[in-house]
Amino acid sequence: MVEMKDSFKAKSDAVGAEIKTLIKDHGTKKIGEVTLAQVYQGMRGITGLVTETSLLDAQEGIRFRGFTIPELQQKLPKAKGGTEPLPEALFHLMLLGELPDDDEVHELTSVWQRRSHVPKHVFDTIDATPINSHPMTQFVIAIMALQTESTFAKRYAAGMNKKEYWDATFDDSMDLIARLPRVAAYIYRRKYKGGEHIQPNGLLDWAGNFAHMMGFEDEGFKELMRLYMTIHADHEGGNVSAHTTHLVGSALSDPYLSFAAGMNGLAGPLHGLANQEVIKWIFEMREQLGVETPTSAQIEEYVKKTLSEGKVVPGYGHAVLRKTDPRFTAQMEFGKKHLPNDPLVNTVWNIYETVPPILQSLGKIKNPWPNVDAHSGALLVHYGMVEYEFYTVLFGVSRALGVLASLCWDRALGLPLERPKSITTDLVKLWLEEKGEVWEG
Ligand code: HAX
Repeated sequence: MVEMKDSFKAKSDAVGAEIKTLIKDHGTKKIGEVTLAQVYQGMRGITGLVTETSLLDAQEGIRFRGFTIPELQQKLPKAKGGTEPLPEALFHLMLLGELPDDDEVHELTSVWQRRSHVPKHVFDTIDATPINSHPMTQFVIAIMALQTESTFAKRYAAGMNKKEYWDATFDDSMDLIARLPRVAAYIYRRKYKGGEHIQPNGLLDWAGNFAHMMGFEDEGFKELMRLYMTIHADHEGGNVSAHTTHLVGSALSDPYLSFAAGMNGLAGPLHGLANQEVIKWIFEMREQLGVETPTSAQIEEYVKKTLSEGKVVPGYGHAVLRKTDPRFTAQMEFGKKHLPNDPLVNTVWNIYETVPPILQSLGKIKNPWPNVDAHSGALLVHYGMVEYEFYTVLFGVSRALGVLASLCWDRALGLPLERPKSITTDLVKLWLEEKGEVWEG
């Protein structure tokens, strides 16, 4: 791993020097204006962060270091005999900004294999949680239990020089990514498979081994995991899980603490938990209607009922995107290729035809199109993973790739403690009465 670490150091030193010059020469230039509505409404559209690993365009969707998902599917190395990209390759791309070759990806696979040991106390901690606690709760508790292994925390306590923060962050990030599939698979087997755990297979890639440890040997499921782990990895910096990891990391909380915080955000139903909510919603619809494949008219009726009960239609809408999420499209393509006749997958496609016009007709929803979470569950159910409460853990394992690559960049660039200014409504009213149009602080 020395080579990847050295390459990262060289890249980040060069970018860091560029940023210093940018700030020196252009630091006073304005990058936008902030309206009072934005302050009250979730800071939508305020540019206030730098995240190097990916960039989201409202119309085009996500690009990882400039590459769209179809481009990644074409250009990133694959497993032997496979057609989906290896998530190891995406991590390399996000961290170093360059497409890796096959050898680099295989090297990263074996590095993560070597670093994947999970200490016994972590399994004991998982076992100490009530079996009915949500898998995301168990996941976060397990990450916190793993924090005993943090190199960053140990080196900081021993008086680490700030120039070395990036180095300790890099090591923790690699270890954490390597260990997460084992931890997640343990939670899955404990909660749903009577605690019959499966040992890792040292010959498999990161996502293939994850599938294996959860008990799925079907090559189709392994391919799905490679695609899934790739497309869920990153969505620029402002989404709740990425932003939280970055924010908590800015206090020099180590990568375990920072990532666990991000995972608590992913566990919210408006963010990552939406993937379980989608399947739950479809299962409930089928149960209430007493049919396996509801018609468009039945779906329409059910959507209206959901809305009339003051609930959201899960899997639809987005804070930034304004068209169908390309991550949804990638999964739809996977479905068309591998399981075109699956009834649940066909229901997801039928919902895709039916829901957007209904949401659009409400007049208030900025994006009536499906997001990543609208599709993922149906593919998992096809391969036998029906335990939908586990789905957000899959998302979390993948999200580690993006947010931890970004955390390495944060520390390498020496980004400071994040601390935006807040105001009170009383102060807003005073400002409006006394000053009028432009806030002067
Ligand atoms: N169903 C019903 N109402 C919706 C809706 C949906 N799918 N999406 C948005 N709305 C509503 C909002 O609740 C809001 O209503 P109020 O004005 O009454 O509060 C109004 O439409 C305007 O919202 P918006 O500006 O279009 O959307 P936001 O940027 O505020 O929120 C959300 C974006 C993703 C949170 C939202 O679309 C939503 O709740 N979707 C359903 C949950 C979901 O799928 N979340 C996953 C998003 C992707 C992701 O992060 N995955 O991990």
